[in-house]
Amino acid sequence: MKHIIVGTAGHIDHGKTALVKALTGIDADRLKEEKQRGITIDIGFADLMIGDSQFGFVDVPGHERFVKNMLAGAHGLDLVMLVVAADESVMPQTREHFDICSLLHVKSGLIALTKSDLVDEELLELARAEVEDFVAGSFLESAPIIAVSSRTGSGVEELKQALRNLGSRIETKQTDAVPRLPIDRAFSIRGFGTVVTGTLVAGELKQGDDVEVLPAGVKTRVRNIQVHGHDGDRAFAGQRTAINLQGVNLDQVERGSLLAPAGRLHATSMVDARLDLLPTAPRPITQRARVRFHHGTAEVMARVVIIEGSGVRGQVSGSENEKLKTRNQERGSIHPGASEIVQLRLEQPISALPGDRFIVRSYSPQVTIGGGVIIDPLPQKHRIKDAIALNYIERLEGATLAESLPVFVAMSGARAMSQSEIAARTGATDEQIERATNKLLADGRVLPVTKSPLVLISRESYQSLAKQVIETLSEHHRREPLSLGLSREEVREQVFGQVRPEIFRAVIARLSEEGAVAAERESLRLASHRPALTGADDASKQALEAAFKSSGFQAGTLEEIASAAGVKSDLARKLFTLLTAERRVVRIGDFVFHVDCINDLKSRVRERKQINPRIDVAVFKEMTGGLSRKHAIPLLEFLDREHITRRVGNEREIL
Ligand SMILES: Nc1nc2c(ncn2[C@@H]2O[C@H](COP(=O)(O)OP(=O)(O)OP(=O)(O)O)[C@@H](O)[C@H]2O)c(=O)[nH]1
Ligand SMILES: [Mg+2]
Repeated sequence: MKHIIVGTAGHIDHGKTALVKALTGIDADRLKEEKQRGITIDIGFADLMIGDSQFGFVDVPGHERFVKNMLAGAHGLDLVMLVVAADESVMPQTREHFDICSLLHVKSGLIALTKSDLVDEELLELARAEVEDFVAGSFLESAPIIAVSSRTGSGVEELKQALRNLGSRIETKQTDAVPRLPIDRAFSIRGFGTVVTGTLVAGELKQGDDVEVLPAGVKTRVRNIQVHGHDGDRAFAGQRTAINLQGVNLDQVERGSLLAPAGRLHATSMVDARLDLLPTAPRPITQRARVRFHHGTAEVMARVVIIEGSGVRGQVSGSENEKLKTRNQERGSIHPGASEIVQLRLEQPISALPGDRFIVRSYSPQVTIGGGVIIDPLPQKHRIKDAIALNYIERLEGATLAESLPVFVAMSGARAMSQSEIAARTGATDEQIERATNKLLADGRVLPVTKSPLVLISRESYQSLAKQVIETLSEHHRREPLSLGLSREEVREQVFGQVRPEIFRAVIARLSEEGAVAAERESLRLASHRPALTGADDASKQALEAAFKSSGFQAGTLEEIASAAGVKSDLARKLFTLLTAERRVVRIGDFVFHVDCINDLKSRVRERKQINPRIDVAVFKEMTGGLSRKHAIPLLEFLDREHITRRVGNEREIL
């Protein structure tokens, strides 16, 4: 079954509500005040099966003062039914509603010439001609124009047929999309609690789903679903949906909120977008102009920051400079009929996705002046003259996920991008992300920082980080040729200060895999690095080693041995690091032993096992030529650690 949403549009009193009633039998005016005044104030709903397609009607008010309500119903339309009264023809809100539908990219629709019973044939044809003229060159150019009378019923069947034809050409909506329900009403039903309604614009919602009210971030669950007024267990894109939310207070939701899967989408206070100004807009939009921004069912105030890519860069001389300046001044505003890349700074947060359409109205007087499409719902703050940002945004415009993903990853730079960030910024499902990611990984444009959870970094950012690591290590080796390497922590701080730790680990792992960097437990060095010793240093190193060797078990501290060998303590420390790394000496507690001495000890202890598998401290002291307790105990503990002995009470078992 197809689900199709039809919106009415047109001037006040032209017969929209009467026509919906003639078609469906349902009076969409539900408010008392509407019935009293005979006008529609807020959006109303009706539905009708035509063939095997389910048509949901959104009836909007025509009154100039209620265009903001009309806008809450104008998103998510498959078809528009533009209502023009034959006796009045095209009027101001015919134009405004029509502009809104064009700006929202409603794909198709029809024109109903209503009140045909009130005019003669000649006037009807005149109205038809005027309407044809009016829609020429627009998305309704070849749309059916059908004369109807809600009073006599003439033309209503023909209209149904036309709707059926148009409906058959509408693509079935994909359900493998992240569901979004822009909320147009929220109310409370005794015994049930809070109910929200809206047109489900994407995906599928079912009973029990964990959902979130955005931008407030209220996490809740779908308790019950009604579709077109009937209980059901799920709702599909293109259906008028009412949802009973579990444990949510009425003051936590309102028109303008969005219902989406919990944790999937983010609230945002800035969006990058393309903004088109209507040719009929009364004046240009200037830099930082304050406008009314309508998106989904939300209306928020926004500042328009026009992003200029051709800023004056560097030294430009004389007339060249003047020319650039004038051009920039011109670029600093959007003229009627023109279109620019903008960043909209919102005064209250919303939740949006790339490809979402929106409408912009002037602050005062409240008239529709333009609209456009969201390109990046979660951008960084851009400066007015930002050629780099502009370049990114232009690459994102109209891009498929496979095209936009590498751009988003590149924009995130060294911060890299996680699966959940990708999901919130693109609105893609996990499967879609996986497919796009696999392709990108295969051609090497992005690299995985981690695969599960997925974190992606661009090749350029990886290379730049890798280069900085290499440079940092080279610099360290140059400054301290005797040092074996730089501590991991220092490298992390110097190069990866601002980014998440897994990126540091991934870059180092990759560099060591590639053989560029040798990663020790505590330190990092270039794989090619060999500590460089001058002749004199080498002699000192040998003297130091000899001193360690001759002290045998009567080991001293590094300072003592260094002074015995006549090596300055600064140099001794560096040489000691080298000797340790080369495993010529071993530090045990405060003392340093030569490796020969330790090896000798190990074999003597092992041999001893044949005589007696147990030794105590006294025997051990004897074996080592009368070692003092301060040497013996650390050595025994060392042997325990090396699994040569094991402590059993006051004795050691030789293993
Ligand atoms: N004679 C005649 N009167 C009609 C017809 N359709 C609507 N009307 C009358 O026109 C008036 C306005 O009709 P509505 O359907 O409320 O007009 P609307 O476009 O919904 O008005 P708003 O919602 O306020 O913008 C009512 O008094 C209707 O009875 C028609 O086909 N013929
Ligand atoms: Mg009405």
